[in-house]
Amino acid sequence: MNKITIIGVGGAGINTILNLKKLKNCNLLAFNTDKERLKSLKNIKTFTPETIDLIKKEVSDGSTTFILNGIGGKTGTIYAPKIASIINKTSTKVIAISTTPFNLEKKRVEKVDDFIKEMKKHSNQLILRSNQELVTKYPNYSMKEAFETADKEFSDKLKLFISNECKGNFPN
Ligand SMILES: Nc1nc2c(ncn2[C@@H]2O[C@H](COP(=O)(O)OP(=O)(O)OP(=O)(O)O)[C@@H](O)[C@H]2O)c(=O)[nH]1
Ligand SMILES: [Mg+2]
Repeated sequence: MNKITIIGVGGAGINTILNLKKLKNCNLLAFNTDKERLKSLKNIKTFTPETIDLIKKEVSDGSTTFILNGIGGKTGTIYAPKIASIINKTSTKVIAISTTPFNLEKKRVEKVDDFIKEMKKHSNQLILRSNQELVTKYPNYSMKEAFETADKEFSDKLKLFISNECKGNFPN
């Protein structure tokens, strides 16, 4: 069984894991409440709220699991911690990677503190990626271009960590 499982949860999480399709020996999973979005995914095992409990069969003892999502929407904010709690009951190390919303996404920003509290209960490490920082980092990009560039860059960092056998903490 694969020692690494990577789960994209909701829109942001799934967009990010699409950069990781070529990774060898990794179990790539996608979870969404939006079944249409799951249909278009090739070579990725897909899960919905109805099948959430089956995810634990995907992780093996002594493995590392990455859970990726964007904080603020419904799916990722609710289900990423749920998935973490299901998986954390097995002996896998859970590393959660979540984007924080843009400042102008006020209603979404309000969900951040509760999310962090919940996710920390069920993970070994929580990495936050600021979407707001993209505004200054890529001032001339559309939101789509900024997401794609940042998510690709982040995926490269994740690949490097995995190629080093996930030793130590994920670099912040
Ligand atoms: N880095 C990055 N962030 C994204 C991307 N798409 C969305 N986001 C951020 O993630 C937050 C949540 O969006 P989604 O992931 O689409 O939401 P969801 O979890 O699918 O939730 P619902 O669609 O409401 O069920 C947004 O408010 C954005 O800040 C992406 O492709 N890359
Ligand atoms: Mg969505």
